[in-house]
Amino acid sequence: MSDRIHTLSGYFHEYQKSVADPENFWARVADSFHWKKRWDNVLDWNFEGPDVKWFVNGKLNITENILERHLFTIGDRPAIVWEPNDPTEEGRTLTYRQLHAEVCRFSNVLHEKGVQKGDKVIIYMPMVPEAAVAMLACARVGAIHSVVFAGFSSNALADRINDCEAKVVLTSDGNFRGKKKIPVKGVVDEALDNSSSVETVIVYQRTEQEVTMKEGRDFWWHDVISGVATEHQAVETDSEDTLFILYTSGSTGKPKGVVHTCGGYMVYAKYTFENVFQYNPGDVYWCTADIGWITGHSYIVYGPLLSGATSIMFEGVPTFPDAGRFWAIVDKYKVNQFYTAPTAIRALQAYGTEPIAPYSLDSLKVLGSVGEPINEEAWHWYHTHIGKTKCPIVDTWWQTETGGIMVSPLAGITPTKPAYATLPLPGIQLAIMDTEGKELIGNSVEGNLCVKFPWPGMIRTTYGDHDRCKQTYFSAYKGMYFTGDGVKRDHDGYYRILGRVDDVINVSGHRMGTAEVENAINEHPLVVESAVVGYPHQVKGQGIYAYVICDMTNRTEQNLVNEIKDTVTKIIGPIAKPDKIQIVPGLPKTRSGKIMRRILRKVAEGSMDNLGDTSTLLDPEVVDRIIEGRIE
Ligand code: 6R9
Repeated sequence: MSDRIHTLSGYFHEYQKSVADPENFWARVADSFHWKKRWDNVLDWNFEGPDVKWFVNGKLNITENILERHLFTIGDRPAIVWEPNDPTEEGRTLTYRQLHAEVCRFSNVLHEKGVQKGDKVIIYMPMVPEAAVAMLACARVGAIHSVVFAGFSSNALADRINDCEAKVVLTSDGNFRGKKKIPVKGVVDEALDNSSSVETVIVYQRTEQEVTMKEGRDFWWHDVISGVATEHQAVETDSEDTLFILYTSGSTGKPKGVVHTCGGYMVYAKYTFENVFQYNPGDVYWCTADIGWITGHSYIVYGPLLSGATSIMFEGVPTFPDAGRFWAIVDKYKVNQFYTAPTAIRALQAYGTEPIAPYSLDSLKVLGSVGEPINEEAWHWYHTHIGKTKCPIVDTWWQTETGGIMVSPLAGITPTKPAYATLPLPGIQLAIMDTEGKELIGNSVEGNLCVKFPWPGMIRTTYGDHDRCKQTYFSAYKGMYFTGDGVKRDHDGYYRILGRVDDVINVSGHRMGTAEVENAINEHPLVVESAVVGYPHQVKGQGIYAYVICDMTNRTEQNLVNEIKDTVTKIIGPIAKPDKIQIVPGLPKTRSGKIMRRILRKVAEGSMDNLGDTSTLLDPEVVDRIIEGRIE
């Protein structure tokens, strides 16, 4: 852990070095990894392409840096500690030695099934250790994993399978979530009716519910691993070979496949993990995210395991069997670093402090927050009732595209301020831009958040459509990566993220494109047109408010609203289901036919006396009708 920062002056010193000479800075960090062949150049880049390469011509396998690297030093240390949904079921622990064996074994299985370097493997699994084993086995054989959150519908799954032309799907029979047993394999079967690239499906048995297995295509996990060798020689990958594709929402309808590569991602995930959380050998670390999101990739699997950490993996939900579950787990495993989302904090806050009372939470040293802005009230609750005022909170701002944490306090080192992500990590050169494309220099400024210089964990492309990557991230401001977030830099130079400035809404820390939700709503045969906006929601951060024009013949409003909700659940998944659906006679449009979302947003949030200029509207009448029918 030679790259560990220990003091605030150490942070400033490292930050200065990282800006003065980024190549040397990152070369030094990268030197602590095992490379099969060292790189020729540290960095080749331009943001016009964009074309970014880190550790050029370096050869490695990321899993050697997770498994072989730790085998003879900390082989018996728990790598993954799994806590099942049902607390009465026995948990499981995989030590680094056992993880090595399992990953090797499944790598051999993938080989046997014909998976080769560059092939795509979809992972659509519950939160079980095998999901992490699957990711690492893909990485070990040089295949590209694309994890799809198991809450997505068969349509959404099929879109992702087809976009990356996956050869293999790894899944389960079903999934436990709280009291529910959710069918999973059936969803995969439906998705595969609309996909042609998949040759093999491997099914992990979790719920023992009945499933259909297609001869020659579908295999049980326990069958395919039985008798398979637990030794495997990791395949050599290039620094810039794709490690994984992860789909995320943007402002257009179609989710995009964010591409991360082996070398840079590896270096960045480990560096940020150790410094932000101030992880020390032997600590027990728990991130409550799902591996279907980037947070699960970087901070349940890759970052912690590259650091030789013990990473807890929890299958269930925060409120089952009761609202004390998180705290029961913290005490049970003596968790030292706990990393969760503001939406979970707010949801638990609503139960009061009683569910916390039976637990000591003594082991906690660091608390983390990710996914959306944390409001001050939730920050204080977390700090007082969970951290007992002794644990620093790291409010970590980053994105699927950034691969790892970008702006965050270093735990116990950077003085914190509620609701502020504070300062950029070493290597991260931020810029705040105004709408005219001018950089806002100095403190006490507010604008759009950009990054001026590459960092190792950054997005390389959007899969299959490089131009989309360029348009989305590198075109708004010349020579800069545009994050899509608004930001304020206060008088101390501290950063506070203000939320998305594009058509992306953040529901419980999940990114949803408004266009994506509208497309799903429009699938309902009676829907003529729709417009979706976000509005402030007590627990979810933002809720989804949909304005829909419908053909109402033979339908009651309530029926239609329910049907539309079902349609969205079917097309995307329950996370995209609108909280409020208002049937409207028309939408506020400009003369050129553009929907004025600003007005819809204002109505949704209830600030009707502050609608701004409506003079360019084609039919200002419509606004009155919308206000009359507004859903509280
Ligand atoms: C890691 C992750 C990214 C978007 C991002 C921003 C919001 C994430 C935040 C935050 C304020 C934080 N976001 N962390 N906003 N403070 N600490 O969440 O990735 O799912 O791609 O979402 O989430 O708006 O642009 P992803």
